[in-house]
Amino acid sequence: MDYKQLSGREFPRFSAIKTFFRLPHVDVDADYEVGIFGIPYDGAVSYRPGARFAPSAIREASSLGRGFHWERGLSFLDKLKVADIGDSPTVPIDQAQTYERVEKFVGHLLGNDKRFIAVGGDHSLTLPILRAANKKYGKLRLIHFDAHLDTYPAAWGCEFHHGAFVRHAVSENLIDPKASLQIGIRGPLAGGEDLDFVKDHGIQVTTVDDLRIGGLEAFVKSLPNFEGDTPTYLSFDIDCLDPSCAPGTGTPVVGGLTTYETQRILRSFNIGNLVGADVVEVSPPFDSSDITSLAAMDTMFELLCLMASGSD
Ligand SMILES: [Mn+2]
Repeated sequence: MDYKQLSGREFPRFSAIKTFFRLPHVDVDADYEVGIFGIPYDGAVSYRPGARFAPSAIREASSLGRGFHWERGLSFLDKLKVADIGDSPTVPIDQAQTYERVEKFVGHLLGNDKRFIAVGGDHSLTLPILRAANKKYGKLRLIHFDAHLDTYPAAWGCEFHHGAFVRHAVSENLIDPKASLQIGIRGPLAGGEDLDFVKDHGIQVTTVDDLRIGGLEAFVKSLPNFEGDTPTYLSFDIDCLDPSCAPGTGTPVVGGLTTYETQRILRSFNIGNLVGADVVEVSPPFDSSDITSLAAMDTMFELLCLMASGSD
C-alpha cells in the first residue's frame, strides 16, 4: 500500500473525496503506522455544542495540508505511513456506550502496535482513549494544551463532562500527574479551590502569563525534556488558542495563545515515545472562514512531524 498524499499539483485541492491530509482512507487493520481518525461526539459539552461536526470539517480543511516541515527539515510522508482510518464508532445520545466504543476502537489499534491522532469531538473523549492507552503502556505522561485545567468537579450531578478528564485520569491512575504538564491555562475560575487538585497532585501548570511575561523563547527553554522512553500522550484542546485564532469552540476563553505560539512550542519538542495524540473541541457551527479547523489541521501537521522526527 502506497501512503502518498493526493498531489495538489495534479488534482486541485478543492477536488476529490475529503480525507485527513488527502491521505488514503484505509481499514483499521491495514499496514499504516499512524492512523488519523475522527470521534464525532459532543454529548459532554457544557456550553456550545457542535464538536461532533469537527472530523468532517477538519477533513475539508485538510485539503490545504502539506507534508514537508521547513523547520524540522523533514516530510512526515517520507518517514511514516499515515492514513485516514475513518471515524471511531459513537452513540450520539449515550455517553457510556460512546466511551465503550472509543476505548475498544483505540484498544484495537494499539493491539496492532499503531500510533494515532484522534480528532474530536469534545474533550471528555480523551478519557476512554487514555483508558485504552494505559492498558497497553501503563501510566502515561500527559502533555495537555488547554485554556482549562479540566480537573473540575461534577456538573449537574454528571461526572464525565468535557472539563473533567484530567481529574478522572489521575484518580483512575491512567497518568502520572507529577510527570504531566499543562500549557495555555488561564482564568477566570469558578473559585480558588479549583486550583487545589493540580497543587495536591503536583501537575505542572503553565499559564499564558508564564509565556508572555518572560517571552516565548525563554518559556520554551524552561519546559521539561521529554526524551527517553516514557510513554507520552499529547492532548490539544483548541481553546488553548485565543478566540481570535480559534473562534469555533465550545467554551472560548479570551487572553489565549496565538497559533504561532503553539506552533513554536510544538516545534521545540522532541518526544522520545509519543504514543498518541488528540485535537479536540473544534465546533464548526461557531467557526468563521474555517479559521479554527485550519488551526486544528496545522496542529495535526505539527504532531505528525513530531512523531516523524522520532522515527529514524
Ligand atoms: Mn479541555
